This record gives sequence, structure tokens and C-alpha cells, in this order.
Amino acid sequence: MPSTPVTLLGLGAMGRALAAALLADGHPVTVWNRTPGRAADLPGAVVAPALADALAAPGPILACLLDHASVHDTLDPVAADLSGRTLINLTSTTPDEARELAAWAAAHGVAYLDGGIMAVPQMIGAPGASILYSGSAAIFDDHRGLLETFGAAEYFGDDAGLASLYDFALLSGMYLMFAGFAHGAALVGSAGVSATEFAARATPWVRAMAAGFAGHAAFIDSGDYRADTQSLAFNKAALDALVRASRAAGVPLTVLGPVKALLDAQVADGHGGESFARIFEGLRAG
Ligand code: FVH
Repeated sequence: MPSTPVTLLGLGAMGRALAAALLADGHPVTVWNRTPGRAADLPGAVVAPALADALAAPGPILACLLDHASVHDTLDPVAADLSGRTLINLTSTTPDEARELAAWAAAHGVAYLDGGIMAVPQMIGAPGASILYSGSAAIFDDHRGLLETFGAAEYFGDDAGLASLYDFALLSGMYLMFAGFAHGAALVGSAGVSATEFAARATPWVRAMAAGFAGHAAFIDSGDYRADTQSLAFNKAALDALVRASRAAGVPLTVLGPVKALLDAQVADGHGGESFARIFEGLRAG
């Protein structure tokens, strides 16, 4: 693949990982960070003393900053100099924040591609890393090889907010999974079992249970929740017992309580004989 000069703004843990992957792939990389001195582990990178120096370098501008506000803090003062440039923003933002940045970019003559990173820094450039993109299809097509330096690259359409919508949907699952793990660890912890021992059991269990997503999705997408097994009433008995066991062990219901509330609401509405997947109806956007 031909090398592409890239300017990278932001040298936090993720920015440095992205820079390292680009350098390893032979791309000339100019880096800038608000606080100087964060490029020591990036031999070969051109360290720009000021933002204007970084932006004077050719090629797409990659931003990997803390959040939406930090992108504006960085780019608003130089917006007038960005006309005609390409901005690929890998900073985590909400869908609406990504759309706002796309509109801001368009207003300043900047082509904009938004990205949601589905990886931790150690995964960048290795199998398993993926980045979700939306916004300018032309940027994605022109720079696909460059983007695949970081991991699998997937394009979701010209709505700049879509990549982060998928990103945040996946992160919701991740956070609730870790919260569920913490609840279980607290439960077995009440009997002196270590979290390490619990993790060894929880990992294959959660992996096996994840195979059930497709079945739940079929109920949700059809809107037909009639089921012969695993009804809400059946799961209510299990969840009520889980709540009693948690209380007995002194584990608060901070994580489990909202799940029970979702289930109870569906049963109270007369859907006890239908699939557990119906809890989705309590979450569906109105
Ligand atoms: N690290 C991870 O595991 C996750 C994985 C998924 C995606 N995220 C997102 O990536 C963005 C950057 O994350 P990061 O890990 O690099 O974050 P930090 O190490 O905290 O570095 C933050 C950088 O942002 C700069 N910065 C902060 N505020 C401003 C500002 N107002 N103006 C200019 N730059 C700013 C900060 O600079 P400095 O503090 O060193 O001066 C760092 O370069 C993020 O959206 C994650 O959600 C990573």
C-alpha cells in the first residue's frame, strides 16, 4: 500500500497507539498534543511544536482527543485554515455530537469522516480491533487502506452519527456485562470466593449465553414474543430468587434491580407467558 502522510492530533493512550500503528506501516506521521512531551515512545514521528505546524503538514488530519468539547477547543481557533482538508475524527462522541461536528466541518469546507473505535489501545493494529465509520464515503473509500492499519474498517453510511450510535450500543452491552460480572463477583465474594476464580467460570458462561442474542433478536424484530419456553413468568421466578439471594448475601440491587423492574413491568402488563426478550418493549425508543 502506498504511504500516506497523516497528521494526528492527540497523543493520549489511544492516539499514541494509532500513531505507532501508522509509523509501523511506513506512513509519515506528524503529531501534535496539547501538552508537549508525549511523543517520546514514537520514534520516527515528526513532533509539531504548535498546532499550526501540525496542520501545515499534508494529508488527512486524524483527531483522537478526549471528547466532543476537546475537538472544538482544538479546531475552532484554526477553522479558517482547514478549508479543503480532510478530517477523520476518532474521538468518542455521541451520535448528535458527531453530526454537529460534521455540520461544523461542512460549514468550514472540511470533508468529515467520523469513527468509533471498538478496541483498547493494546489491540490497535492487531487482529480483533475494529473501527466503525460514517460520514463521507469518499474519505472512507480513498483512505480505506490507511484506516485498515488500525484494524477492520467498516462503513455505515453518510449520516456521521451512525458509527457512534453503533459504538455506543455495543458499549452499553459491554458496561452492563461488566456490571453483571461485578454483581456476580460480589455474590460469590460473600462466601469468600475470589473474583479471579469467578472470572474463570463467568467467561465461558457469558460466551455461551451470548449465543442467545440471535434468538432474542428474532422475537424483537418480528414483534411476536409468543414462546413455549423461557417465558417472562418463568424468568420472574428466577429473578425474584436472585434478588432474595442477593439481599441475603448483603449485595445491593443496584445492577439487578433495573432488570427486575423491566421484567416485572411486562408481567404486570399481562405478558407473563411471552418470551423474556419482551423486556425490549420497556426500552424501545418512543
Ligand atoms: N483508551 C481506550 O481504551 C478507549 C477505547 C475506545 C475509544 N476511546 C476514545 O478515544 C479517545 C482518546 O482516548 P485516549 O485513551 O487517548 O484518552 P486519554 O489518554 O485520556 O487522552 C486524551 C487526549 O485528549 C487530549 N485533550 C483532552 N482535552 C483536551 C482539550 N480541551 N484540548 C486539546 N486536547 C485535549 C489530551 O491532551 P493532554 O491532556 O495530554 O494535553 C490527550 O491527548 C477518547 O474519545 C476515548 O473515549 C479510547
